Amino acid sequence: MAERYWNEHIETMPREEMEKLQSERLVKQVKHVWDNVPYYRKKMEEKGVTPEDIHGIGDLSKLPFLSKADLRDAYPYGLLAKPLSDCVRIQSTSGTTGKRVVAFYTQNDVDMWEDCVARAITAAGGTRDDVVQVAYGYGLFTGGAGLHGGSHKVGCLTLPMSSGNTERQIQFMMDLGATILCCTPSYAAYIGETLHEMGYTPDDIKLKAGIFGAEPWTEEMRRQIEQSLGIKAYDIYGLTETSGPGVAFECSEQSGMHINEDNFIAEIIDPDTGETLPEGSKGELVFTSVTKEAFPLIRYRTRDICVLTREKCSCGRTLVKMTKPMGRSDDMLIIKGVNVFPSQIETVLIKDFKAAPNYQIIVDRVGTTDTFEIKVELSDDMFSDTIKDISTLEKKIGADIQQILGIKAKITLVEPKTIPRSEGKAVRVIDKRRLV
Ligand code: DLL
Repeated sequence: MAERYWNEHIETMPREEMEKLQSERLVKQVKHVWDNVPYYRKKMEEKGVTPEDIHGIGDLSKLPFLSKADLRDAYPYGLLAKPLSDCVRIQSTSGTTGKRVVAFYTQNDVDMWEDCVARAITAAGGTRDDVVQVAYGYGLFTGGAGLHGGSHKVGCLTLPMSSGNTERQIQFMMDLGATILCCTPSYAAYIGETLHEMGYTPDDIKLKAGIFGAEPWTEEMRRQIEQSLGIKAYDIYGLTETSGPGVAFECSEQSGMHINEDNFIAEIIDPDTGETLPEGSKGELVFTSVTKEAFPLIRYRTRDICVLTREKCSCGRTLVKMTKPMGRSDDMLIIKGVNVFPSQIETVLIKDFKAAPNYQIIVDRVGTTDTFEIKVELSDDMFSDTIKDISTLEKKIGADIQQILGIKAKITLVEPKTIPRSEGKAVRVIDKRRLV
């Protein structure tokens, strides 16, 4: 089948033309943030750069980086570049409290975002004749809203299922003839497993493709999902800060994701020095969103580690490709699709339970499901008038952790001095999932 594009002009634009477009948009965007966001102006002044110094993408590295810490600093309105009355939507990062990022959208921002997702759906073979089952979570998380909006834009019949209630998902999938499934890869695997447990085979459903992202997944997992659901599985990448899913998407070649670089200029930097690295180098992905109005990001450090390539793609798209993220340069874990920072766990253990900072977070994957255990060394300080025995203490810690993170962890209290000490940096996280 011939490759389909949502926006052929942009998706197959010659390199020089794209760079010209990016340059024009960058100049405009830098002026926009300078004029409207005091936080940005201050950062630029500190670096000794003004909008007059920016003539095009060649000047990108003159601009200061923006990090998650800046976003927290400026929470909630400090990076807003449009009056609130021009904004029509708020979305937020998945599952963390205290560390949430709140992103704002004007109607144009929503349109741009949905346009990016429409490109992804089209690249996965989607047309107005398709029935798209959106089983990403709806709500503040961008997964549900993003795929939903993109599906509408393409004109697909959209099934806004949200995640969960797996048997009902399968029932609807069969009754309504869903042809494209959108959810996290781990949920897709679970749906596949459940389908078989219910006694069905891929021949009983009409699915032909899946659009999966929001968390790391391996090629092995892709093959497993493709087999269990009888589909072709496409990767999709994005982050709340830059709008949500659709910053990059896979095409029929299934070897890396095309970045919608008319909207998001990508750079790779050395995470330690901040130096821009040449094409083909592995490093931290940095995005500048050149078309967003309400919440523009200039040189935002994603912390995702990957490689960019401009090798010719068999699909005909000229958009630069990123590899699957190979890890993160900070300590964020994604467990069961939820962003977890070890620091949040440490806060609960030390602040609320008076534990010594001797704990280990152990993440593994059994089949296609993440397991999450926290081992904590016992100390006498951890007991109180109301908490007198180990099992009550484990339950109480478990409940508090679940409240903070939104997901359950198995809490195991261990004997003092049994968790290895380190003379350098402590190893707090043992991630046994082989995701890269
Ligand atoms: O996960 C947006 C999204 C929704 C993407 C649905 C794709 C599909 P956040 O919750 O802000 O946004 O988390 C963003 O998730 O920095 C990556 O570390 C990770 N991530 C997102 N997509 C992928 C992917 C959404 N395809 C963080 N592969 C990002 C690996 C991914 N990691």
